[in-house]
Amino acid sequence: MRPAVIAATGLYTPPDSVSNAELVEAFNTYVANFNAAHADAIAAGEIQPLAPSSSEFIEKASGIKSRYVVAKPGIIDPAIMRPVIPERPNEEISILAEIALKAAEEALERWGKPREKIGAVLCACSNMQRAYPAMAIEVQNALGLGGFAFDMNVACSSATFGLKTAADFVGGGSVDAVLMVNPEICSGHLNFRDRDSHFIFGDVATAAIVERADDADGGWDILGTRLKTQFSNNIRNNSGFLNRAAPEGRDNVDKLFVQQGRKVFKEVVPMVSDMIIDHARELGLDPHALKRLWLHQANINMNEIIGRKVLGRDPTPEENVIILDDYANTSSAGSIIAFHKTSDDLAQGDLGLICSFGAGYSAGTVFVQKR
Ligand code: CO8
Repeated sequence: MRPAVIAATGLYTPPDSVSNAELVEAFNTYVANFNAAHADAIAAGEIQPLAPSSSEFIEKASGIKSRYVVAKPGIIDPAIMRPVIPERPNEEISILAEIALKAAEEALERWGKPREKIGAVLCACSNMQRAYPAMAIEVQNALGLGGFAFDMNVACSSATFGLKTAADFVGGGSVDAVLMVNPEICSGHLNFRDRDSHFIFGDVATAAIVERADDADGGWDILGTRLKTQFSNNIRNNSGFLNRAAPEGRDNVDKLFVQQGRKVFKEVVPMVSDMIIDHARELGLDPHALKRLWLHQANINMNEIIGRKVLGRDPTPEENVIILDDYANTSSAGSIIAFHKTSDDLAQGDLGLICSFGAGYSAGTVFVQKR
């Protein structure tokens, strides 16, 4: 296999941010209205009153303080509580491809080479615009690229699965350079009326260019990649093309994101910690010597436990990068945002880890070394 390099990354952050306080205010207004409208049924014990949310709980349980979104007004309107995103004509680029393109443009600019060198575009993310045509092909078309492009979905682990796919294409000689994009409009699949999860996600897009090491001027050598999946029902989204065929109709809440957050926490933390340590040892690397962890950004407490297990001590904030306070969980993009924002300052030879985990369950580890 030819060695491959992460040569450049890009990030698109939507301009609007929603604080916990704004989200909780909308949620609690919805709750008060619901309870008032159902006061008789609640008094008769026929239905349970809804409980309010709280900013303190959200920050303590998850570490999240705010999130960026592509369509703020509807999300914080208690009468709507979802992003309002008008459909576009088929001739126009889709919103997900559009934000992917913005991240891709930054990655291409930082790369500094002719874009025609890109032989493949992968769109690796959780939140798909549609079944087909692929968002990746829209991005390929908008950039005027040849070669081939396709979408792939491994939920929150899509980006590490995408990096491995890109490294394998480059390594096997299929192409010399791959553009991976990770557009995530998670707010579209989030039930903003669900107290347990209304605060979890945000919107963003990231991009990364993987090229053959012989062509690369700088960047990060990919030392090894490992993927893992293990079936779990604890994170689900049952939205799909057969919803319209079901006699129950298509507006059930399980067609949005649902999870058993406690179970996910308990099961995924040991799975991922062991995977990182085993993979490092197999590569002949000392996990304690890692200079930086760019972990999936779902929950600060998960990342602190994983960081402690991997490094064998309490990591410093510089070593275990947290961006979820600002961005919330952005699914596949989280570890790439962290990498994009905090990789330039490391020195030649420094070791780091990009790691994802999420629905499926799925997990991916990508060990990198600064060139
Ligand atoms: N405000 C106030 N109190 C609350 C709230 C709230 N909003 N929500 C729950 N509570 C209360 C509960 O009622 C409970 O009260 P009691 O103890 O009296 O029963 C108490 O707080 C504790 O509740 P939990 O046990 O649920 O709280 P946790 O401490 O477990 O924290 C978390 C909840 C933050 C969800 C946490 O469990 C967690 O982060 N788990 C891991 C989640 C995770 O990593 N999931 C991965 C999902 S990402 C993925 O792969 C899917 C990708 C697809 C993206 C699609 C886009 C939408």
